[in-house]
Amino acid sequence: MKVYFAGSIRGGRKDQNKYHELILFLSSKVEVLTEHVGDTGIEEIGEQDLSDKEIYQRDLEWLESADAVIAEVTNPSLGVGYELGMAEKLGKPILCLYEESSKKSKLSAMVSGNLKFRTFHYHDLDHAKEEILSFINSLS
Ligand code: 6IA
Repeated sequence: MKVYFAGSIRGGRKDQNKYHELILFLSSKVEVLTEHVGDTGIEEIGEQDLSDKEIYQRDLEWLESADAVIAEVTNPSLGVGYELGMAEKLGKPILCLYEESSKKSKLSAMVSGNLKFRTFHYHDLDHAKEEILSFINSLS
């Protein structure tokens, strides 16, 4: 099974360690197409050999080929929102993970109000991993 993991890049990297840990966990179960989303040095090393147009085209091809999409949506990101809309139109099963905490920004109604998304509010990463397992198992 191929999973497209989406997480904020230019929207802000404060949750990059969380993405990294969730992607490591996910990679032990399935193929993750977008491991770079969890790279802690992406701003520095980035994908400087690729133009934005190339990144967009490559990511859309990966999205089309994915069996499912998992998005960490706590940190708002235009790119993640775009990917979620595309994934919905492509008919992909979608899990959105949101860290419940009063210090975080509120989740967009365009995510929480969309009944086609499986949206899960988690307390800690172990809680999020349990939900990832349950989501993956529901697809196989
Ligand atoms: O708007 P954002 O940058 O926060 O959007 C993040 C989402 O778009 C992620 O889920 C990625 O799948 C995708 N994305 C955005 N930028 C990139 C990227 N390089 N490489 C791969 N996927 C991307 C950005 C270059 C970097 C040096 C900042």
